[in-house]
Amino acid sequence: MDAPNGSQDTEQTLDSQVKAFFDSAPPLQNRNDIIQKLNHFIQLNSLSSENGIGKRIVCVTSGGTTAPLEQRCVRYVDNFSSGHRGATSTEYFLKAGYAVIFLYRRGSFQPFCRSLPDDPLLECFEATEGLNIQVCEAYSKAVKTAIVDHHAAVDSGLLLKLPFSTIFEYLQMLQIISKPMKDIGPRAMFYLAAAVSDFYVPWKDMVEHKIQSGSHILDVKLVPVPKMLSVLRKDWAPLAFCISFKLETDSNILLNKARGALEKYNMHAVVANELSTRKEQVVVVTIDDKITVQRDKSKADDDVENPLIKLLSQRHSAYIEDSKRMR
Ligand code: PAZ
Repeated sequence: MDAPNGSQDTEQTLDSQVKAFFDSAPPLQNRNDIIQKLNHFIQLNSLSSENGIGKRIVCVTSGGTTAPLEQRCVRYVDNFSSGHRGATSTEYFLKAGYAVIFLYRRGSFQPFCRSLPDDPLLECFEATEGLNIQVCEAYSKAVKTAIVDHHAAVDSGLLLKLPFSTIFEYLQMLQIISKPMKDIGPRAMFYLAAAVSDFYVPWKDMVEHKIQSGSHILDVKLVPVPKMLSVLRKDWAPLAFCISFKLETDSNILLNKARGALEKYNMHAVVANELSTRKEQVVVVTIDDKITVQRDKSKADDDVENPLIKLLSQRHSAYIEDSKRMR
């Protein structure tokens, strides 16, 4: 009998790691509700279209996942992401004609709310006589635009918002979203801007109660989170157009790391960004090129996501056309 080759071994290891992750994860409490909302959303956006083949649908992930250290969680390891990238990109995807599933970290930035202050309820509104509340003059335009645009997107069935906090919730939800996205083939896009935990404590190894502060050393074993990007590309939604992100603080290693991720996970593009300049510039790394995308600095309110989503939307259209030719 031939010895199993290295890649089969690796695949088996990944499969068993993925199985172990999902088997031990605490089940989502609102799983059925999420599935119902998703199916309805995808059905709705598959019917309505000018060309009769349905809209393009993108799943935008946004914000950082937490890795809890206790089952009754008091402490957790967090991942940096304000959710600005995901929220802003969602607005531009909607403008580009996409329907958007916004999978976001609870409490992170929301689409249409970027121009509001940190505490909108307390800063944008003022109490008048009796029970009346009114919008402060300075914020009236921003508040009205946010409310009108948000309601328009949600009420017309173009924006579905699904919140997560932990790595367990995030990956279970991504898997659930992939199922109906798989059915729409190349029209589906994943735009994975969330900062996802690289390490976690498996649920079964986690202490139940709050870790006590008596000892001098906190001894917690975190294990690698299985590489779900590979599974997404290979099994969950193989025809979807997949964009992942690579964040680094050292610009000297950024592009090589992005290229590595592109090849390792078989992404269609990896958006490379450096922490300090991420709102000004990103580099879109594909198998053929590296394209630097910058915010238009001559316009005070332009965002790097504006040209970025234009570029990705064009690439996605070309991908859909290529897929038709290959059928
Ligand atoms: O959410 P935000 O706007 O503050 O930051 C966006 C980002 C840097 C988290 C995102 O662009 C990104 O790179 N996400 C992937 C991070 C990673 O390498 O895991």
